[in-house]
Amino acid sequence: MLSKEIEKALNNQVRLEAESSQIYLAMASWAEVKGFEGVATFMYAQSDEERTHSLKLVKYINERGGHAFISDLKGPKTEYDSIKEIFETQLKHEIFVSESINELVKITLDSKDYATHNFLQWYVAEQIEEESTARTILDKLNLIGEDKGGLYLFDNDIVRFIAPKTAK
Ligand code: OFO
Repeated sequence: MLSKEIEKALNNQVRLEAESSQIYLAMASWAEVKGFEGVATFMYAQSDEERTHSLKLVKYINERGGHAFISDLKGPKTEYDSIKEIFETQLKHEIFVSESINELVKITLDSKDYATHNFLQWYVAEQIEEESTARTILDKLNLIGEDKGGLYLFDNDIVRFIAPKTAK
């Protein structure tokens, strides 16, 4: 049985993951209308992935005798100045999510909820992977700079970064 404190902290993470999904969906839509098909495909997949992260938490909370609360979400930013801004925002957001997961892990240890601590290890690993992908992509964009041809190739190439589980 989850303590009220852990239930509340997990519910906060449900919301954060759902907001991540919305943020990436808005990025995908922006990229699609600007003609960046590859970036759009990548971000649609990211959005789907975040949705599954939220859902996994919902199921866990309910399975452990809690109640997963589906709340209002903060509206995502819908306009961007560049592809680089998209990926800078993504990296910043993933770092923020990692901090939230780390805080959750700490709460579970403090309250000796080892089952939830164990459950959260999947998220810890996932965040390492997502931050690393975001950094690799940003490095590539920094190399390309303002070169339009480079950006075109980048857009064609980025789909290979889609995690296999959500690749279409
Ligand atoms: Fe849910 O993995 Fe990123 O935020």
